[in-house]
Amino acid sequence: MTQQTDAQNATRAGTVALVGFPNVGKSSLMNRLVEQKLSIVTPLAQTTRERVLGIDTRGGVQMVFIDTPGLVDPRYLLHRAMMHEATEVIGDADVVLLLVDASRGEPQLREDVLELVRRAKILIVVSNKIDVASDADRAAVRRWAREHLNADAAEVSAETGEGTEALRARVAERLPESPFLYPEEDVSSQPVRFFVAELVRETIFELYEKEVPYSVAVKVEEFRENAQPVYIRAVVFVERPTQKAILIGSGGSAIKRLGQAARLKVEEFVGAPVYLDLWVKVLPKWRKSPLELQRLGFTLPEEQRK
Ligand SMILES: Nc1nc2c(ncn2[C@@H]2O[C@H](COP(=O)(O)OP(=O)(O)OP(=O)(O)O)[C@@H](O)[C@H]2O)c(=O)[nH]1
Ligand SMILES: [Mg+2]
Repeated sequence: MTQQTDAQNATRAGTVALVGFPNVGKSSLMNRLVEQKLSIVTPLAQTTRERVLGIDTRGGVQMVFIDTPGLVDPRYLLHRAMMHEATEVIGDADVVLLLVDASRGEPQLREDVLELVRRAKILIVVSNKIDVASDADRAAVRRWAREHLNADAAEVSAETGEGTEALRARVAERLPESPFLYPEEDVSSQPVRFFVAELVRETIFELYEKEVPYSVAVKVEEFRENAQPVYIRAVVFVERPTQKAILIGSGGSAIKRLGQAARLKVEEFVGAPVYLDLWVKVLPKWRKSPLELQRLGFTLPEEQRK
């Protein structure tokens, strides 16, 4: 083969991180770009807690998207773990998409956050939610991106899909020539168990109020895919007995509703009938405990590890 044909046949591949404040639509945009619901989405901030990988392979280009937790001021050790995820990803990714919510006008990103994203190898500012943003707010974001990051903001709506194909093309151009990083048919590298636990957590966001969704962690402890229906045992960890009582509800009514709603989502995800066996356990102060956080699968900054 000549060098010429080599170049013509070369594939591109790389990692593409989605970062930004909570609730700007990072998970929605990743789902739109991979054309599949992988990352959970809720109207509430701080939904995503761990990185979520979504792989899209088409036309000789493989994009490995990494959805990250929103950049927050750490109040709990859990938040520190979330920030650690986000900052690590920014340093490692081939392309960083910094998302901002266009409907909120000029973004209020602190200088330390700007410093962080300036470290990205390639940075693309993405102005999301243009379907609900005024022209003035959109212009304010474009101006801000030019002034602070010397970047032309890509305008998209994860909700309607407007602008997302143009963004895909812009990302593809910037990816390095490389063999694919994952088999072409893969959509993620994370286990089905992870996504099932996330779908249960998403349903908890939908059905419970106030601090309850933030106080839970979900772990799938048993997954028998050869059983019919597929048997899945998941444990919902809460911090206090009062939260356990709320989750279960009087006579088990609330947990029954949770189980039914979550099961429908899980069945759609695994493509088979499922028996979802939900348990609630109190794990006092898990959001502050290095040991429990690590047991639940969170990665802590090195100095916090136990
Ligand atoms: N109108 C509109 N709403 C959007 C758009 N993208 C996301 N949303 C909504 O914004 C809310 C937050 O979306 P997510 O995708 O969960 O946001 P996120 O940035 O992943 O949030 P965290 O995981 O909490 O950091 C949800 O209610 C979405 O439906 C958009 O383009 N237009
Ligand atoms: Mg998210």
